[in-house]
Amino acid sequence: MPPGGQEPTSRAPASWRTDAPVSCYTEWDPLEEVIVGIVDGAVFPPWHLSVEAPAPPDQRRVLRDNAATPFPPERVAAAARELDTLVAILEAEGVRVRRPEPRDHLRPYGAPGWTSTGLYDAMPRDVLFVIGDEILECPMAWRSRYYATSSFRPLLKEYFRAGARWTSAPRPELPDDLYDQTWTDDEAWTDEETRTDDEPADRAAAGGPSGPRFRSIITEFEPTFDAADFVRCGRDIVAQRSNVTNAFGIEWLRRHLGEEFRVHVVDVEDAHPMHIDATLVPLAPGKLLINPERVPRVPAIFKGWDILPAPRPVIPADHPLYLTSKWLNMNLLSLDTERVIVERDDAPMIAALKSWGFTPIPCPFRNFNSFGGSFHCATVDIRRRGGPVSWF
Ligand code: DAV
Repeated sequence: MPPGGQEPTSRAPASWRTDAPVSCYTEWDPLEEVIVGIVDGAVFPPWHLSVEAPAPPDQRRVLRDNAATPFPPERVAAAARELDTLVAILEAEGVRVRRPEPRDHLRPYGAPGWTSTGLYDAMPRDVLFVIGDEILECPMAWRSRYYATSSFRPLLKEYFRAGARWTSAPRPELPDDLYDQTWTDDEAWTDEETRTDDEPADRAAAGGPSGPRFRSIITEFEPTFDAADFVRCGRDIVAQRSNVTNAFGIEWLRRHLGEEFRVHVVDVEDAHPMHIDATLVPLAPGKLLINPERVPRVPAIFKGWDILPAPRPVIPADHPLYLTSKWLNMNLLSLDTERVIVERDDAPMIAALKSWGFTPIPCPFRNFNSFGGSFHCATVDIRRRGGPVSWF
C-alpha cells in the first residue's frame, strides 16, 4: 500500500526509465530536482484589463498606480532572503535546486499591435509545464509574461542536451481580440457570494447568474494557458478555465499530450480564477486538499479520496497581497507523500497537516507571498521519482 493509502489502478510499464533528466507525473512523487524562482528585478505589470480581471478587487488601484514600476526594493530583498531559505531547506532535504538567470524586466518589447514591459521570474510554476519527460513553455495570456521563459532558457537547453523533450505551445499573438474589451466584474460572483453552498440553479432562481461562475477576461481567439491551471495526478491531469487559461488552450494541451494522459476540466467557484493551486491541491494519492470556499462540491473524479478542507488563511489583514487571495496558505510544495513545505507562521495549516498524517516543514515565506504566490508557485518540479501511473 503506498503511503497515500490508495492503490493505483494501473502501473508504469516494467521497462520504465527512471534516469530521465526531466520526469514528473504527479504533485507528490519523491522530489529529486526543482527550479526555485527569483525576485531579482521584479516589476509590476503594465496596466491591462487582463491584469485587472484576476486581481483582488481591493488591489486594482495599487496595481494601476504602480504599473510598470519596480516592486519596493525592501520587499524584493526580504522575499529574496526567504527564497534562499527555501533553497537551503530543500537542499538539506536532499533535493537538487536550480535557479534561473536574472533579466531586466523593464526593457520594453512588443509584437504587432502592442508593447509591454515584463514582470518577474518568481513563479516558474506558471511558465513551464513539466509532464512526463517533457518540459513545455506555456502560451501565457499576459503580455507582461510574453518572454517569461527567457530566464529559464539556459536550464531548458541543458535539460534538452541531457535528453529531455523540450517544446513550446503555439506562440500566441496576444492581440486586442484575445481580451474581452467589454469585460466588467459585474457578472462575476463576489468572493463573499461564493461562500454559499447554493447550486447554480438555486442562484439563477434567486436572480443571480447561473452557468459559468465567472466571466473570463480572455476570449477563445487563440490557445492560451498557464501551467498553474493544471495539477498532475499520474495519467490524469486536472484543469480549470481561468482568466489566463481558455478552452482552446486546454484542448491544445489535451491533443498535444495524446492518449497517455486524460485531461479533466473541473468547475470550481472562484470569482477571479487564475491558477488552480490555491483551490485543489492533491497532496498524496487519495488525499485532496480543497479550498472550502471554492469547492462546495468535490469533482466526481476524486470520488473515494479523503477530502481535506484547508483551514482558513491567517495572513494578517495589513500584509500586502498585490495579486492573489489569502488562500496562498494552500499553495504547498510536497517533497513526497509525507513531507510538505508550509509557511512558518501558518499554525492552523501546520496543525492540520500533522493531524492528516503529514510531516510539515516550516519555511518563512510571507514576504514572498506579496508577489503573488507561495511554495507551489515559486517552484517547478523537474524530477520526481515514479512513472505514468493511474490513480482514478
Ligand atoms: O488567489 O487563488 C493563487 C495562485 C497564484 N499562482 C489565488 C491565486
